[in-house]
Amino acid sequence: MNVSQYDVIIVGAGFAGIYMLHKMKQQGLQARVFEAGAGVGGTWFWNRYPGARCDIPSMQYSYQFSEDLQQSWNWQEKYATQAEILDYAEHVVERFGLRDDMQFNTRVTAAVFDEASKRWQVQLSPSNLTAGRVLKAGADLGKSAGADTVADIAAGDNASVGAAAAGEGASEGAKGGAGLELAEAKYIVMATGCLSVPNYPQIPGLEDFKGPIYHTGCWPQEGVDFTGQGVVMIGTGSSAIQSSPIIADQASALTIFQRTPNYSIPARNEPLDPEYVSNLKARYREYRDENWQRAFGADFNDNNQSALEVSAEERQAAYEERWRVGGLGFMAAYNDLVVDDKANATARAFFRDKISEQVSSPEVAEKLMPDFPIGCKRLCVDTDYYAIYNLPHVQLVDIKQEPIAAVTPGSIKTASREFKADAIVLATGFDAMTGAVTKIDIRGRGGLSLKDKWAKGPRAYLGLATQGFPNLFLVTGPGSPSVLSNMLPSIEQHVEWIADCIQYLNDHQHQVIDVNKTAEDSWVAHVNELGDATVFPRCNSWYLGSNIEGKERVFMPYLGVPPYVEKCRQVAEGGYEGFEISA
Ligand code: FAD
Ligand code: N01
Repeated sequence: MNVSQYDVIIVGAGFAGIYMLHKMKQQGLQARVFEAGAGVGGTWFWNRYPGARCDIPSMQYSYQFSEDLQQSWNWQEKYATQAEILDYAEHVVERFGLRDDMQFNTRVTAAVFDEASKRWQVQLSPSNLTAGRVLKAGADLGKSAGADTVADIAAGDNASVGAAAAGEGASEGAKGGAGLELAEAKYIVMATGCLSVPNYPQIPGLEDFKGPIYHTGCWPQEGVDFTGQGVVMIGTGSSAIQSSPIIADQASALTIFQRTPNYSIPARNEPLDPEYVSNLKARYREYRDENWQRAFGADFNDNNQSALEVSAEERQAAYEERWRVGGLGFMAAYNDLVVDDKANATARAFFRDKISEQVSSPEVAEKLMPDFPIGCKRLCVDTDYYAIYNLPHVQLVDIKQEPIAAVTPGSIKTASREFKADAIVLATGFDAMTGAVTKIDIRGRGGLSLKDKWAKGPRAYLGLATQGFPNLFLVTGPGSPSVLSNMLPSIEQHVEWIADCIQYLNDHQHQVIDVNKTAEDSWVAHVNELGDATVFPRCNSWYLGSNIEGKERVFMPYLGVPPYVEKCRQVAEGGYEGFEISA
């Protein structure tokens, strides 16, 4: 079988894969992107559900590596729609001539480090997903031959992929087979995304449902019209909170099954004021530089005061002002909201009042009030979410009080009630931060499996690399600020660090870079120590992996952009401290 040879293989064509390819081409390297989907954009290719938008202002949630690009692109709204962000990703790919080095509908199923040649051997499989798609009952949901789990189907794996990844190829390394391709490279970069593997709940009878089942993270490209339909939605995270008001507008009945309520703040989205845009563009580079000094790498008008050092009146006024402005900036009202429970409690009380104000039924409002610290799960950002519960055709079912008993061909049943459904929307989130990487059968030194290594929680140095897997890089991996930051700049910072590292290795004719175990252990301990001192471990969330059954409960992101960026800089300037480099 013909084995294609590259300097660098990049897995994923989201914002990380796109920029990684650009950097590699700039260095004159032969690089190839393999992407399971039919197009670029990653998150913004898959999450086409109604209402999908970013929650970091677009003027900041965009690339900054090219001054021409950031000056010439004009965002329409404060928070761009999914469609506009996808257009932007397409534009970047065209503008920098990247498409010819990308291969779509191709899933990386296995990657093995060959210690003799010091190269990664990569197994590729055709992915039958051409766009987000509707899961049909039966055939798709768990009954398809060769598919291990619903999640495999949902991720677009066809029977041959399931077999290849789970079967003999796993222990014997990447090898060919029907429909499979092989490729080799010196380096492999996992640009596979933190939120790219949909979580499909195991609910008895789901596979027997006769109507369409949609997952927000794998939405049909052509869109869905729910007009006149009875819709059941499962989940009340950001995706549900963004999509449910629009679905409520169309559907004849919308029933939302909530396991845990979330905190949500109005987005206050608006068209961008041209004067604001031109003022910001006049000092765009300086503005971006300033953001590197901010805790989350984004301008949330951070206030460096404790919530406890001001009077109750002053605090209330500050919260009201943040509520009026809307968006994630609420969490930057004080510097201790995620680290001090007493400070956090003041914000919690404020949100309880706000939920009560918006929902007319006190009983429903009570069900919508979280009992955990605000920020512990990612704060949601909405447009008219709570108001839907005042509509006669929308109802909330608290499944902690009234668990789902079963799905029937035309309904969802609890012990005491039956809810008719023409369609089901799963807004049930993702196997976050590690899911996409551990779905690939990655084998490092001595056949070590990455999935096994991470079984008790991911271990990575700076979220960039993991010991025992030489010449493999992670973009925004566990142990980096990633999802606790403005992700586009964080992606750029990682890609640039990786590109510089590759340049350094090539310039010095080094063949292999691996992480030093002591450095990795102490970084993981540091990440945990920081996480333990916050409110994050105080609830179940995808930050901890606790949304996925059987996944180890470990806080995965690193808190604090400025110290992290400084550490990465020091590591590189010190000749890649904490890494072992060999000929
Ligand atoms: P992705 O965009 O997830 O791309 C990864 C790609 O890798 C995917 O296309 C996937 O198909 C592909 N892939 C994975 N495994 C394989 C494989 N084995 N073989 C081949 N291909 C593979 N972040 C923010 O900072 N601000 C926001 O406002 C924001 N909004 C979000 C809204 C939604 C609905 C979601 C889900 C996430 C949001 N995020 C936001 C996080 C978002 O994921 C990142 O901002 C960013 O888009 C991630 O880019 P990426 O390239 O790292 O990963
Ligand atoms: O996923 P989630 P998401 N039975 O995991 C519930 C980004 N994003 O797609 O909390 C019943 O937050 C689950 O309940 P519980 C953003 O970073 C951004 O909404 O686990 N319910 C929860 O209510 C975000 O944080 C935007 O108890 C089940 C919901 O499903 C991240 O992506 C928009 C269940 C999942 O919520 C993920 O958001 C969208 C089960 N078996 C996404 N399993 C913006 O606004 C899960 N749930 C920019």
